[in-house]
Amino acid sequence: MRVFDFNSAIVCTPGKSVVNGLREDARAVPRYEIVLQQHRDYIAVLREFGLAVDVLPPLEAFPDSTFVEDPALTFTEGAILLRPGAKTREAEREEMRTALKRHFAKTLELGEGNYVDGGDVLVTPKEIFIGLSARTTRKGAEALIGLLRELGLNGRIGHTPADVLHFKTASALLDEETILATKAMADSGVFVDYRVIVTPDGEDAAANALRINDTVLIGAHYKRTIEMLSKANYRVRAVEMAEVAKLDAGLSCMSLRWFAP
Ligand code: CIR
Repeated sequence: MRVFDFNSAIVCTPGKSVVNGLREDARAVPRYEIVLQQHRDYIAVLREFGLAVDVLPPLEAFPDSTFVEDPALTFTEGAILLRPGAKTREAEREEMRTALKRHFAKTLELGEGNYVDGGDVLVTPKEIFIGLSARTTRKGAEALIGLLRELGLNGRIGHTPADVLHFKTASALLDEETILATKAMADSGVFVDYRVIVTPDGEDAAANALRINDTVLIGAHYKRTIEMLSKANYRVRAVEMAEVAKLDAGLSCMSLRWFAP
């Protein structure tokens, strides 16, 4: 079993409030209907790849709740309820707890005052990186390493580059030994034990790619990245997500994925 072999996922339908989601560039106002359509298309791709998708209803009180990757981690061994570092997002975990209980016999929880966003967690076959960021604190990362150990998994602290939202905004696993990373992330040296492919100039945001089973999902507007990875013999699937990207989100953010034996 490879760490990117999945047969199950949780997603959450965006509510109308998604247009008020957190974002760096306040001028880039996302249009609800298009976000919704891109979310539907994303679910269709997961299903096409054989995943059973649990689609949670919209949570209007939480504009960013469609980015289900941030309040939890899911593994074959069990789930971990995290604690998102943005004030408006912390309580999303209460909604997620119910969903996790449906799927996992074992759900561990990050305690009060420990902040980690799932977007800062990158799983590789060797280790699980936890990137310190504006959302993920050292105390949170250390507590998470303890919970991962309880599941028999090995966590390691890394650093998210300055001015980057999440560790996985700037990196993704392409295969068992290769990472797709922005130049800043590659230059930080965090991936010295891996083969690193750097995103082309002007396409840093394409680094939030998503490997699912035999295919790498890439945002459809990142043409140069798609061409580069296709030439490197990856099976690539272009997914429309430009509207979702206005909310500083990428392809990993919209699902929790795991392999259920
Ligand atoms: C936020 O700022 O929290 C959302 N607008 C975007 C979250 C993206 N999530 C992710 O990268 N895992």
